Amino acid sequence: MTRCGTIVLAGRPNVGKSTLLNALVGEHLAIVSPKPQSTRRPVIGLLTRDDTQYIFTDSPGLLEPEYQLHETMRAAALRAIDDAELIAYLHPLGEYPAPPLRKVANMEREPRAPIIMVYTKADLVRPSDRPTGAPSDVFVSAVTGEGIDRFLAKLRDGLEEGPFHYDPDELATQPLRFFAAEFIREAAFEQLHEELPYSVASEIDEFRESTEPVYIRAVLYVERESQKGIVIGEGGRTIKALGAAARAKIEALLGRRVFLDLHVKVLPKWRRDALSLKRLGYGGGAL
Ligand SMILES: Nc1nc2c(ncn2[C@@H]2O[C@H](COP(=O)(O)OP(=O)(O)O)[C@@H](O)[C@H]2O)c(=O)[nH]1
Ligand SMILES: [Mg+2]
Repeated sequence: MTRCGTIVLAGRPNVGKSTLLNALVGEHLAIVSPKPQSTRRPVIGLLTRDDTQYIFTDSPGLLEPEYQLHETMRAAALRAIDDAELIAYLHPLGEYPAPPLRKVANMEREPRAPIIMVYTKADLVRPSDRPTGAPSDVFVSAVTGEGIDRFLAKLRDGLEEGPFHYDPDELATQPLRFFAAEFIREAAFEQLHEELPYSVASEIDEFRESTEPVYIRAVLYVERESQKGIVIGEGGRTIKALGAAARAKIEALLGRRVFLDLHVKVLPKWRRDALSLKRLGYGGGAL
C-alpha cells in the first residue's frame, strides 16, 4: 500500500523553508532570498519516492503583520498549517532551542496536526557546538543534504496509507504563470536594494506557450513614481538586468526559450489596499 499526504513547512521568516522545499523536490520552485519575507503565497512541491508521495507546502514566514499584505501572508501561512496532515516546524540550529510554534504563530490553540521539529542550516553550526536536541528533533542542511533522508523517513511514518494524488513524475501543481510571476519577484529581490523589493509585485498579462520562444508579457508593479524610476534605472539598465535574470529562471523551469516583455507600472500603495492585493493574487488561498 502506498502513502500520501500533505506536509507544511512552517516557521519564522528566513529560517530556510523555501530552500528546503527546493532541496526536497530537486527543482527551484520557491523563491529564496537572504532578505526575509520573500515568500508571499504558498508554493506546493511534490516528491514521490518509492511507496510514498509527499505533498509539501512552503508557507510565508510567521510574523507580526505591519500592513495588509502581511495579514494576507499570515492568513495564508495559518491556513496552510491548518490544512496539513503533518507540520514541519523549521528553526535554525544556530538559534537552538526553538520557541513553541504556537507562540511563534500566535495561535489561539495547538494546531491539529502533529509537529515535527526540524532544525535547519545545520551546516552553519560546527559539530562541537551542536546541541544534543530531543531524540525526535531532525537536523537538516539544504546545502549539504544532511538529515534530508531522516526527515523523509520520519514524515513517511506520519503519513496515512492511501493512493497517490499526483502522477509520480510531477513536481509542481501550480500553473507556470504563477512561477513566472514569482521568478520576476525573485529577480527583484536580487537586483533591487533595501526596502524596494517589498514594494514590488508582479502580474502576468499574457502567457503564450504556442509560440517559439514562449511569449510572456508581465508587469512589475511598484507603489510610487520615484520607485518606478529606480526600477527602470539609468537608460533602462536596471529593468533590463532584472528582466534577463527573471527570464533565465523561467527558462530553467520551462526548459524552453522565453521572450519576457516586462513593463513597470505604479499601483499606489498596493500593499495596503485590499482590492489591489486581491487582484495580485494575495487575497485568496493557494493557486
Ligand atoms: N548555510 C545555509 N543557508 C541556508 C540554508 N537554508 C537556507 N539558507 C539561506 O537562508 C536564507 C533564507 O532562506 P529561505 O529559504 O528564503 O528562507 P524562508 O524565508 O524561510 O523561506 C537564504 O539566504 C538561504 O540561502 C542551509 O541549509 N544552509
Ligand atoms: Mg520563503
